Amino acid sequence: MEDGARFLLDDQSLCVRIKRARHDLASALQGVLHDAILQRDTGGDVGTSVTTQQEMSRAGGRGVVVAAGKRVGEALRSIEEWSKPPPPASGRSVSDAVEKIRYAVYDIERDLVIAMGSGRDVRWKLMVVITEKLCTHHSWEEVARLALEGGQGGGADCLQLREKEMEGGELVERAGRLVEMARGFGAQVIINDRADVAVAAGADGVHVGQGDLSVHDARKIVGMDRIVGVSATNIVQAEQALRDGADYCGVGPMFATDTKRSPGGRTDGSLAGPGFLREYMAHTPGLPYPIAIGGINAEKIGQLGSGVYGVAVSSAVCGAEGPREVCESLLHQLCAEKQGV
Ligand code: TZP
Ligand code: MG
Repeated sequence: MEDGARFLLDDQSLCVRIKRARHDLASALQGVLHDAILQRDTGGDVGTSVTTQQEMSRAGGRGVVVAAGKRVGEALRSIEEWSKPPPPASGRSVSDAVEKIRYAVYDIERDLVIAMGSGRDVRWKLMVVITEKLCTHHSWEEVARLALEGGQGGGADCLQLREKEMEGGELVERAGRLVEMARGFGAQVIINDRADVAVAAGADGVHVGQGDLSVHDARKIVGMDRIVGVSATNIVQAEQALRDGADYCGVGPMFATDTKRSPGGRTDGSLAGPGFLREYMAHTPGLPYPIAIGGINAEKIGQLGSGVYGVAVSSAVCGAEGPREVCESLLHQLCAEKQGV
C-alpha cells in the first residue's frame, strides 16, 4: 500500500499516514514480539504450501494495492484476536492498540483505493461530444457513426453524450444506442452529468463538471470499475481531481466557445487557454490524463502545442458537413504534433 501511495500516486500525505500506522504497530507490539523470531520455523509451517489461484495474479498496480489492503486488515484482525488477554480482562491491552490501528488502516485503504481511480485505459486521442442540437447536417446517430469511422488513421476513440435537457428515459435509450455503436469500433462512451444513466445504459463512465456531483459521489454511483472524468479550469481543481481519483480531466476551455453557455446565455467560466494545458502537463506529481476541450477545431488544434495528448470536440464535429473528415484532420494533426512534424 505504501509503495502504491508513493510510486503510483506520488501522494505524500497518504505515505505519511501509512508510515505512521506502521510505526504505531511496531510500538504497540514492542515487547510482545520481542523473542518471537526464536519461534520461527518456516520449513515446518503447514501454511506455506497452501495457495489459491487468486493470489497467483494481480490486476495491475491497483490490484496489488487492493489485495494489500485486504491483507493488512486481516493480519491486524488476527494479531488483535491473538493478543487478547485471558479473562478476567483488565486495563488496556495490546489488542486495543491494534484495533485502533486497524480502524486507521481502513480509512487509509479507502482513501488510497479511491485515489487510484478505476485503472481503466482512458488515453483517448479524440473524444467527440454528441449533442443533438449541434448536429446541423446529419442526425446525431449519423454524426456518431461518421466520427467513429473517421479516416485512414481511425476515428474517435470515445464519444461523450451531452444532452442537458433530455429526460432520463430517453437519455438511457440514446446512451444504449451509442454504447452499442461504439463497441463495434472498440471505442468508449461517457455520459455527461448523469452517473445513473451511465450505469443503466452500460456506458463506460461519467463526466462531471465542477458544479455537478463530486467525483467521489459519482464514483459511489458508478463504482470503481467505471470511468469518472471531471472538468478542470485551473490547477487547484486539477489537484483536487487527482486526490479524488478522477480518471481523466477535461482541461479547458482552451478557446472561446458558444457550446458551453449558462441558461442566461453567457459563456460559462473564464478561458483557461493553451497556457493552462502546458501548466497542467508540467505539473508534478502528474495529474489525471488530460483531454483538452473548448472551441477546438481543425484550424485551432495546432495552437495547443506538442504537449496535447487528447482533445474533446463538440460543435466542430457535430456541426460539420463532413464529420468524418473533420475527425480525420484532428487526429492527423494530433499525431503530427506528437511526432514533432
Ligand atoms: N466544457 C468545457 S468547454 C465545453 C465543455 C463541454 C464545450 C465543448 O464544445 P465545443 O463545441 O467543442 O467548444
Ligand atoms: Mg455538467
